[in-house]
Amino acid sequence: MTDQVQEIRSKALQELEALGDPQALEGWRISYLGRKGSLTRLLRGVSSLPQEERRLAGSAANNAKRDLESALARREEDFKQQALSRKLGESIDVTLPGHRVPLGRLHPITQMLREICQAFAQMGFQVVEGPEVEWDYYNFEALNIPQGHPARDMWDTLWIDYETEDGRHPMLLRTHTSPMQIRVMENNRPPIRVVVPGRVYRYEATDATHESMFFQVEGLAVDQGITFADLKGTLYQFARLLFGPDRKVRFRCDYFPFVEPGVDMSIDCFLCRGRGCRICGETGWIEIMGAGMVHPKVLENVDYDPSVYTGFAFGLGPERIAMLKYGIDDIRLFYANDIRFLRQF
Ligand code: FA5
Repeated sequence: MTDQVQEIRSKALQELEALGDPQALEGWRISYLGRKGSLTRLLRGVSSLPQEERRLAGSAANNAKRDLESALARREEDFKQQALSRKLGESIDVTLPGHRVPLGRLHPITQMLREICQAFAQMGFQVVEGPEVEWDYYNFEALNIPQGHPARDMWDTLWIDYETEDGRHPMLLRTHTSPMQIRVMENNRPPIRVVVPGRVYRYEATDATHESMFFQVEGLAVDQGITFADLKGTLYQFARLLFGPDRKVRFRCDYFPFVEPGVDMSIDCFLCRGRGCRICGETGWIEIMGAGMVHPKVLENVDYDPSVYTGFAFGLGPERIAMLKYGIDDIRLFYANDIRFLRQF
């Protein structure tokens, strides 16, 4: 009987290997391992064998059964793998374009800030940053704008809810980057040439050219013998670098308590090219910065001798510059988080 078992076993394994498709596996299982299968029938016959033959034949038949079962499982797995790789092979169309990797990019104002800082870096300015929550002293006092001075009304201020014992509110969200003029001069001696990019905040109604949170880039140069000609030369060069030689630049007298004389600088409106429209408030110009020669009082506040040192300072608005450069007709688009707008940059 043992011989018979071996015979069935090797025939079954041979047949199994030769099967060409998974449907045939069930037929094979039935004919060898099913209720009436040849190996099952042999196993049933074991009990009628004489005692000494029974043990040998029983163990041979059981081993053969186990071998066939595991060979069947292996073959099933083979067919599954084949089917899977066939499916994968069919679904990969190498001519299809790949999946686009969604790449982020820098916000247009971040790009603008970098371009502005780069332009000044070419002229020897260093880039520094400072706090957005600031003391009244740096934002106003040291900049020659004392308590109660009407010039404070030029900056609608957001005050921090922090009160001193004498009932004053000395902390605020900086309304401009100019407090960094003081901080830089307090910590350094001339020659100084810095630009300071950063956020500023104003308690202001918004419109096409005004935001309540926006950026500024402050500039400061202090040394012996710096004149208004240096200021103009530097700012003209900046305008040429950013806008090319064809755009018009306008300087006008303006008042800022921390400079004397003070100016503002405008570029001709990108939309109407100077004729006047809703973007430029019918003036033909869009103001991009305030500037001037550092006021002697400001120099004294940081212990610089104004009879030895002079300097110029400026504060420009990168959103306005980006609007002019790219023809954007509403500043609020920058912070509306509309991806359709942002992905154009
Ligand atoms: C100032 O803030 C002065 N600190 C600038 C300065 C610095 C003058 C150094 C002299 C010396 P002003 O408020 O004009 O000035 O703002 C400067 C620039 O910031 C403006 O020219 C404009 O480009 C931008 N800006 C002002 N207000 C807004 C606003 N609400 N939204 C967007 N940009 C603004």
